[in-house]
Amino acid sequence: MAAPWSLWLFALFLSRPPLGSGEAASGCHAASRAAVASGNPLAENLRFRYSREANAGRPAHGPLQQMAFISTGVFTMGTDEPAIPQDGEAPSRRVHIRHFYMDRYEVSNTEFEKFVTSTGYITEAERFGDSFVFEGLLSETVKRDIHQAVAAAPWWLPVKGANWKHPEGPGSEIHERMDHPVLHVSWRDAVEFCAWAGKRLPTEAEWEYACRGGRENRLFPWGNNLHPNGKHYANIWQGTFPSNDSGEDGYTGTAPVTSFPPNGYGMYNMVGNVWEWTEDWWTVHHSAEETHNPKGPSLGEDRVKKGGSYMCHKSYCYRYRCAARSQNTPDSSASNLGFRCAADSNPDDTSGEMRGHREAVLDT
Ligand SMILES: [Ca+2]
Ligand SMILES: [Ca+2]
Repeated sequence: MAAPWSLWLFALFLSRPPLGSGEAASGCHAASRAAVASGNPLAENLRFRYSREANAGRPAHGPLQQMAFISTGVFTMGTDEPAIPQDGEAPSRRVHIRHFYMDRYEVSNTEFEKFVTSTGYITEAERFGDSFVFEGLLSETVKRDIHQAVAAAPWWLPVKGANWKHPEGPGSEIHERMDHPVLHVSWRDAVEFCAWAGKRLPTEAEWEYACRGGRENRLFPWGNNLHPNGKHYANIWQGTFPSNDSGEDGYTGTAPVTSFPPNGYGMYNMVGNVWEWTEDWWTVHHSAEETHNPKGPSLGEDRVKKGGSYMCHKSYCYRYRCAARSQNTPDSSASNLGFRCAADSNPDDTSGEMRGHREAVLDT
C-alpha cells in the first residue's frame, strides 16, 4: 500500500491552480499555535477586540454531537462568480434538499476519543505511521528528522508519528484541546466514526445548504461582509502566509468547535477552523440544471472537502466561502482537516413523536 502522503501529494498537484494565478498551491494551509503575543500593546488591543470571549458563540449545552434539524428546501448551490474557477465553483444551480440533521459542531477530540475507546478503532494515519503537519506548528526537534516536503507547498511536512492523539507528532498531546476539532482523520476514518454514531457524512449539497444557513447567494455563512461590526466570525489566517499568523481572530491553529457565532441554522465553524470531509466524489463539472438531493459522481479519485481552515488567507487560499471546495484522496490526513456528520433521523432524539411534529411544522 502506498504511503498516504504520496497519494496526498498527487492530489495536491492535481488540485493546484496554475502558477501565477494568484492562488496558492493547495487548499488552505498554515498556522502556528503560538498564542497571541503578550506584552505587546498592539497584541493586547487585538486581544481585546478579538478575544475568545468577544467571538465566542453560545456555550454548548449537552453533548457536542448535538444536531440541528434542517428543513426541506431549495437553495442556490455554487456561484456564477467563482473566485477560484478551477475548483468547479460554477455554475450556480438550484438544488432541492430533503430535510436532514447536521452536527452543529465539527467532531471534537472528546467525541473522537469516545469512539476510539468504545471500538478500539485505529485511524489510517496511525496505520500508515505518518500524516501531514503544517511546518509552522512543528518543534525544531521534529523538523530536524524530516527530509521531505511538498515542492509546491513546502510548509507541509510528512511527520512520522503524527496522528489525532499527537497532532504535531511525537511529544505533542491533545489534553489541552479536547474541545478542538479532531485532526489527521482520513475520509474513511470519518465514515467509520459517523456510522458508529448512527450517522453518515453529509453530501456536498447538504453541507453547502447547511453552510448558507438560509441565506441566498452570500459568500459566508453570515453574509458578504467578512468582519461584521469589525468582529471576526471564523477562524482563518491573519497576517502573511506562511510566515506570520497574527492570530487577530483569537486563534493561531485550531479553535474550540464552539467558538464564534453560529449561522442561521445553528451551525458553528462551517467555514474556517478545519476543512470538513463530505460524502461526494470530486468533479469540477456540474450541470446548471435544477436537481434534487444530488450526491455527486458515482466514481472518482478524490473526495470533496468544504469550508477552508485556520490556514486560509484571501491572498492564497480564498476558500473560506460556502461555494468554495477542494479535494483529497480518501486516505489523506492532515493537521487542518476534520469533519462533521449528518443523519436522516437524529440518533440522539428518542422522541419520534417530537421529531415528527417538528418535521411537519418545518416542512409546511
Ligand atoms: Ca486564526
Ligand atoms: Ca470548518
